[in-house]
Amino acid sequence: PLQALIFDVDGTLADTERDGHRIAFNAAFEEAGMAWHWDAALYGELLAVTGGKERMRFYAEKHDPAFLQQADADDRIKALHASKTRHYLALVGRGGIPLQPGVARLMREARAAGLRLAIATTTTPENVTSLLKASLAPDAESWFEVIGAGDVVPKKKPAPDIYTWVLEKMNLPAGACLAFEDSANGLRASLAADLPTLVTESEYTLDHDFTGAFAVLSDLGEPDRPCAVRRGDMHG
Ligand code: XBP
Ligand code: MG
Repeated sequence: PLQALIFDVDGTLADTERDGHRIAFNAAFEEAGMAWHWDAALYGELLAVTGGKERMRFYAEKHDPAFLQQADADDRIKALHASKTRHYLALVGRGGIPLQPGVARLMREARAAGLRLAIATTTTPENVTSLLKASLAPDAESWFEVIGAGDVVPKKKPAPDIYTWVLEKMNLPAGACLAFEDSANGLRASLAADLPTLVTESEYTLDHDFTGAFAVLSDLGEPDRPCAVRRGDMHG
């Protein structure tokens, strides 16, 4: 029987990328006096790599290889990422990023039904807790038994590690859980951890390959705003 729901964050709980993380990265680049600027289309390509530090490195390899030749390149990336996180937290703290349709409703109903809740994400832990607090409920962090985030595992999605880490902490088999994801990288991670996975689309993932998901929905829907079923048969 189903015992727990495990949620991805970026793109699944809220559309945090284009008007959240991307804006924060650009603010950090500007603050550091750098010429890097990620427009919305370029950012879509950079999302191929999960994790902010990893994403900056991926960008530099392609667009500014000299940056990586500096002796202190690693420290610079760490400092840029810390600055990016500060900007992101400020943006989220202002209530700047609303949850996707149906997310808050599902979480409240799942809690009421006695299901256990967890998070499995590649983003920084503070980013998760501040989004939950600002956009879900002031005490929402306590709704989640385990929050697996960021560098707690060295290999980020599409590796299954963050999901297996969460499952171990919860002492649950994958078959007793349902994962919620929005991207191909996230789905590869959850499926590799043997988790049945429901996909809801997000703005950057409309053309992703969601093979293996048990259903693909536009979003989780609200009573007055039903979701669209892209693939799968929810009544089957
Ligand atoms: C989300 C990410 C994250 C954020 C940036 O992927 O890739 O890296 O874009 O977060 P997923 P940090 O939804 O699959 O978890 O800068 O805090 O790393
Ligand atoms: Mg995601």
